[in-house]
Amino acid sequence: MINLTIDGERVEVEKGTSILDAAKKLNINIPTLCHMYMNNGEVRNCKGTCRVCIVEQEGRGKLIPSCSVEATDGMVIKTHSPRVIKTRRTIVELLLSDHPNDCLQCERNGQCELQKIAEDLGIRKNRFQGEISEYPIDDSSNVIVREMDKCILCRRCVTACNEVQKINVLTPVDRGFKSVISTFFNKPLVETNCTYCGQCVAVCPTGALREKRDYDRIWPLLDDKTKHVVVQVAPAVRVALGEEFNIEAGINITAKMVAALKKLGFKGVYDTNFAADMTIMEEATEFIERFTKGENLPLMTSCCPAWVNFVEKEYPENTRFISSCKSPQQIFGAMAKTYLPKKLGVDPKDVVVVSIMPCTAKKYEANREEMGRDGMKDVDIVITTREFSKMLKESGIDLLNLKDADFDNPLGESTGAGSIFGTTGGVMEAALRTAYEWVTGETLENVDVKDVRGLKGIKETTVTLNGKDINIAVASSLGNARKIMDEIKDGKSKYHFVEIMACPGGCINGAGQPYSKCDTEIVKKRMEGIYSVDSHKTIRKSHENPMVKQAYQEFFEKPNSHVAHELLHTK
Ligand code: HC0
Ligand code: SF4
Repeated sequence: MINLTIDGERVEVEKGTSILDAAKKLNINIPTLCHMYMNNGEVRNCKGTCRVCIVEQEGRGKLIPSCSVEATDGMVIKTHSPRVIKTRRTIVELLLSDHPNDCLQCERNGQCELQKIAEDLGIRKNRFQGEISEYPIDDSSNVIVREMDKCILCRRCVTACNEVQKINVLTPVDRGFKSVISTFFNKPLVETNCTYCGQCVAVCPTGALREKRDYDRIWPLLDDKTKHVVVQVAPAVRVALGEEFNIEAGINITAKMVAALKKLGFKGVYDTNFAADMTIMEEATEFIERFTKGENLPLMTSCCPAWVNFVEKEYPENTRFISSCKSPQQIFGAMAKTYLPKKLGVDPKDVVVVSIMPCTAKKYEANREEMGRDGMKDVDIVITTREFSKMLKESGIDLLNLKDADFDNPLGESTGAGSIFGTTGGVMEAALRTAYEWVTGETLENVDVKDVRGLKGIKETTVTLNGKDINIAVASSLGNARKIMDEIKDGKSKYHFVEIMACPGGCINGAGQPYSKCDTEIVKKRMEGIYSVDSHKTIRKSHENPMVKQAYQEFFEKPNSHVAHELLHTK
């Protein structure tokens, strides 16, 4: 163990600990713009590029970056000596000298880490004025916007893309003043292998990387008397939205959120969790069929659009393993443009479907050409949890003091199984609850499948159904997905059923959620929130959802029927 002194306090840390992490043990927060842990603490962005975390070591003449220098025995560190403060301020002033400083118009206004540090350091004027970098904005993807004028070269996005997701789209190019984070050959994002997972956006400290803003398009539609605007809310939104309103991560604010959506003027406020239950009806049926025939195994889940995009771009020969079920977002959209108008007696052409998702890639999924019919899209507008919170703030609605409200029906009732889709392992657990009962004909008394829970990157288990072993894997992050895909490619895979989510931890850590720098503690709290929604439900198996049963009776006949295939499946 190593003993050192920081700001007059002694602390003992393990060998290899950085000064910055040693200070954290004493609750001393050294500011930084580049340092960050991702992927459940397994990956560290420690490039020492921003230099904001400099500290002074007694007995040594120079200032040292606390993120990349290891603590050593007997070290005496000062984190806020006059010299440290003066130099740190100069470093931030230099960053601002090549920054647009259009904070009032910036999407990150009020949530920008550079703005926060400048404020904390009391910077009030632009001391260094000179040449400013100018790069064209890349909004080619309609999902993620890159505005490199605002980049501070922290390289967090590069770490997210290359070390966590292992997609290798982003890279630093050029030297000195011309240095910039670019794509290979400086191609627009739409021409790269980008999956739109958005993990680069989730960790960007400034407004350099952000989701495309779509919520402005909703206001006029809500005011249009000829439109029937409905909304669905994804499972993971409800346990994170509160963070935008100073509520602890993981607290489920569904009832307030629904009340707010009704106040905003949506004609129907529905639940993606209902559509998740529908997904299980289709996907469990598909699994049982494939497993019985021994065809196209492993069955791989299809609900995460960044994952689907990844397979299409990097393993096109293996797309046959992916379930043909649409994701819950798209199943909801298809039902809201067919089943719902029939029930309500409205013209499907007047129905506008809005989704609130924790995800950036859902914007891409809704725009895929096969996702709709008769010139109509299943889902018209997708906004992130963050965009939704901006709508609420714009409207002035006092979210937390609203009277609780319930989702509307017929697309609002959901089970515990539908709610756990929002976390890694949830789709698998939900599918197993149903598959077990359908295959064995027995009632599953304990519905918890603990082996597929938690933040581990790849989780494995074996479930025995009617004497047959089903080998299961659950992975989150595209880096882990690649390991599973490579095993399949090499003919070494033992799995029959695989769930993949592109974001580490699943949708709870989606790139559209309130900014958290992928902090593991926040992700864990959101996960606990999701499992608590499940355990508080009286019905916890998708096939027992009365509204799902009704939808099949009235419209879809049975899982994998002709009409179900037409509307709820894709290729
Ligand atoms: Fe998810 Fe989904 S669980 S992908 O993470 O399957 O975005 O929350 O809405 O569609 O249900 C995201 C979350 C969804 C979908 C569901 C799935
Ligand atoms: Fe890489 Fe994902 Fe960002 Fe695309 S969205 S650049 S794949 S991290």
